[in-house]
Amino acid sequence: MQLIACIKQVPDTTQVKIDPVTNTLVREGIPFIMNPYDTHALEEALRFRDRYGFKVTAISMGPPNAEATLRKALALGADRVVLLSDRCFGGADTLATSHVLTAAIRKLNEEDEVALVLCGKQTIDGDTAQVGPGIATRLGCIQLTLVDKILDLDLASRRLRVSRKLEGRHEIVEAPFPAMLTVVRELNRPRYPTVPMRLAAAAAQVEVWTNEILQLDVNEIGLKGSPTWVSKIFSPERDQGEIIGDGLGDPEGTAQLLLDKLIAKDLLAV
Ligand SMILES: Cc1cc2nc3c(=O)[nH]c(=O)nc-3n(C[C@H](O)[C@H](O)[C@@H](O)COP(=O)(O)OP(=O)(O)OC[C@H]3O[C@@H](n4cnc5c(N)ncnc54)[C@H](O)[C@@H]3O)c2cc1C
Repeated sequence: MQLIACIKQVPDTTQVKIDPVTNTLVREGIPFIMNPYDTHALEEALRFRDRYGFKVTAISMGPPNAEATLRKALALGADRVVLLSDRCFGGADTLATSHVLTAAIRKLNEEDEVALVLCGKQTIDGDTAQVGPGIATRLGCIQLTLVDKILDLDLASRRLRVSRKLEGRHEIVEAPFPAMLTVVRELNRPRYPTVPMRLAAAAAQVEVWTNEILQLDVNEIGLKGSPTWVSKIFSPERDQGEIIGDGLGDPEGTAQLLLDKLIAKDLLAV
């Protein structure tokens, strides 16, 4: 049996810029990272593997340079990585993305039964949190979202019990395999890659699957298969900060100035 970790390569958000003319992300010269939530999904898959002997396969749909992120997954311990990359996959919304990922998971399942698909809760660029549930719906399997703890996994009865982190409460849910899990940061602390694993990953061959392998209808993938259009993207304008007082040793006076400003702006109830 194998576990699939779905991994997206995303821009390092602390450095993301938006082109004010085209309203698109400026991608040139921006470092890319593994989506942070996906590091927790991969880590949990590796822990399952270490405990129960599953094989871990990490998959990513993205441009050719997403290979770097999959190498990181190898360095962390994934047994196999598959990059789903083809020009016709480009421009996909969440519907088309989950379609391609599901097709790859089905294909992997033909080789070795997939017990669990692990995704991050959401990405830090698209932020929709729709891809995981999209995969589960297409696979017709159980979906366990916002998982913050694996309480039990029983191979004999093929069931697992998890805790879901909801607003102000936790929910304990039990479900059979196969299932799709989306995970939150509290689930685990991801490991660091060792130097020998990094070296092995750098030399490893990354499998690339194009649509020649998946054989999907081109009208159902990429831009053509994407009913969602992002019409505008922009950075919210922020007010300039303001220095209150002269900083020359009159804390009470400065505090009063600050209070007066807050009251004038109706930000304090008095
Ligand atoms: C700024 C921005 C806004 C966007 N807004 C929308 C929108 O409103 N509607 C829309 O349909 N599309 C939108 N997209 C496109 C969308 O990001 C991608 O189409 C889609 O690839 C993934 O959606 P997501 O990033 O929101 O993923 P989420 O659904 O947030 O991702 C959840 C999890 O699914 C897995 N996953 C997601 N993408 C991949 C992948 N490519 N490979 C492997 N695993 C993956 C990961 O485990 C991830 O943690 C937007 C993209 C950007 C950059």
